Amino acid sequence: MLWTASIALLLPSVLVGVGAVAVEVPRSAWTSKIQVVRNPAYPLDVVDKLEEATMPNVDTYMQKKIAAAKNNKCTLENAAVRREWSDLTEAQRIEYTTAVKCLMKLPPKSDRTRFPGALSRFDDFVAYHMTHAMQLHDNIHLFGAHKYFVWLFEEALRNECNYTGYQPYMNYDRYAEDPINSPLLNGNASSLGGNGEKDATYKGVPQQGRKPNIIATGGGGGCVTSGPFSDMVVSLGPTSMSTASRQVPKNPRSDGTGSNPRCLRRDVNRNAAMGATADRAFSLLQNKDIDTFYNQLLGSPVPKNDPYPWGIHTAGHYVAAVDPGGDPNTSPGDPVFYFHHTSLDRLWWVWQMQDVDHRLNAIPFVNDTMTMPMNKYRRAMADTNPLDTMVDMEWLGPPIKLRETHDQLGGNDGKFCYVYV
Ligand SMILES: *[C@@H]1O[C@H](CO)[C@@H](O)[C@H](O)[C@H]1NC(C)=O
Ligand SMILES: *[C@@H]1O[C@H](CO)[C@@H](O)[C@H](O)[C@H]1NC(C)=O
Ligand SMILES: *[C@@H]1O[C@H](CO)[C@@H](O)[C@H](O)[C@H]1NC(C)=O
Ligand SMILES: [Cu+2]
Repeated sequence: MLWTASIALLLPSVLVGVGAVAVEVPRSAWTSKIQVVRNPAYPLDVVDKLEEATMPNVDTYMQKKIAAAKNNKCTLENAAVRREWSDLTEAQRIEYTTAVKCLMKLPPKSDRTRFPGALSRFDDFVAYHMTHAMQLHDNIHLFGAHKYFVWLFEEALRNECNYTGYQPYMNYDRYAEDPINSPLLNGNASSLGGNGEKDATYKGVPQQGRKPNIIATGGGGGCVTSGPFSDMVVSLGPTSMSTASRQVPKNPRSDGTGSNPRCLRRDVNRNAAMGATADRAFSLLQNKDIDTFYNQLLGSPVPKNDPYPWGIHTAGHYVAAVDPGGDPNTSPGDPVFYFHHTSLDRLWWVWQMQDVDHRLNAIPFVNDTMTMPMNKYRRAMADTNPLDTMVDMEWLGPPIKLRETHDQLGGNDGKFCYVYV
């Protein structure tokens, strides 16, 4: 069943079971263009409300682009809609995990000599991420290159595995209080799989310089035994960046690219997820400039008097991560990665769209001499506009300019054309 906006909003609060007063949101130009689907079990949080309030800006932005013939055929009416996991029907959730499992069975396109551990098309994305981690996470690329990376993954699901939906995101706030019993991670057939078995040697994720200085374990850490990915074979990694326990076998190659078949390990972790609640995301979105937005996302300056002072980027990564999710190099090896980075993409978009003229092409620390990896890009940038930096996805897809990755409604020759609801 679909939960449409009107059904959700007009249901008596008794039926919804959350004590909310039913409010009818007036129809506006944008809601007639995009199908809004809401699960009534989750009333809109402050970020959802801000996103809705920002949609008229998006509509205006698109109308201007259409008038100037700069929309590359993208309109709100034909834009793909990326939805929150719980806003999908159970059949749609299962269609998604089935497509991911299909990608895990298709042969890799990456170089088998360079990546003997890449066993599938799914692993192609892990192989790229693990060998480009420095670049993918520098200030220039963090937002745009991950947008392209996730989009290519979504394309692979659709084009190679006949998936008919789009990449879902996780609204951390819906699950933060009780992730183990959530539709995302409770381990049933329509979830992304469950917690790992208890691993007494897994203590959590150290957080140097923060108080508390560790994301303490949620009680898992071992192999995932329930849900669609309980039989998944993880092969690439771990690398030296892994935060997993000693239980994880070493990779035969020192850089982690060798074949190392093992189980998916997770620690479904409330302590991590609580660092990404809606109030924290809302606070992030109040930043007026991209530098402070970027810093706060990464947990800097360190929040004071906050029991979960990780920053949303770190918090989201450790909602379930151990191996490979807890290894910054191979983290896309846990399907949850895509839900997290899609959420970050959503937050970036909501932030951009509040002031499109000033924010669309904003790059964090654009003139900063500390841009990593230092030499190659700093030299290249000395005489080029950083927006002309090429984002080269190698075996995943054609190189495109960074500027194209900043506009999800018409960028990349209109191949990027999607909204979040
Ligand atoms: C996708 O659909 C096409 C056309 O029906 C079919 O030939 C192909 O085998 C399907 N691919 C997968 C991976 O199921
Ligand atoms: C899976 O768990 C979710 C959340 O509790 C629930 O809504 C759903 O009905 C369950 N589905 C199955 C197939 O058990
Ligand atoms: C970065 O440097 C360029 C070239 O010196 C300058 O035009 C631009 O205004 C600077 N941008 C910011 C945000 O300081
Ligand atoms: Cu990444």
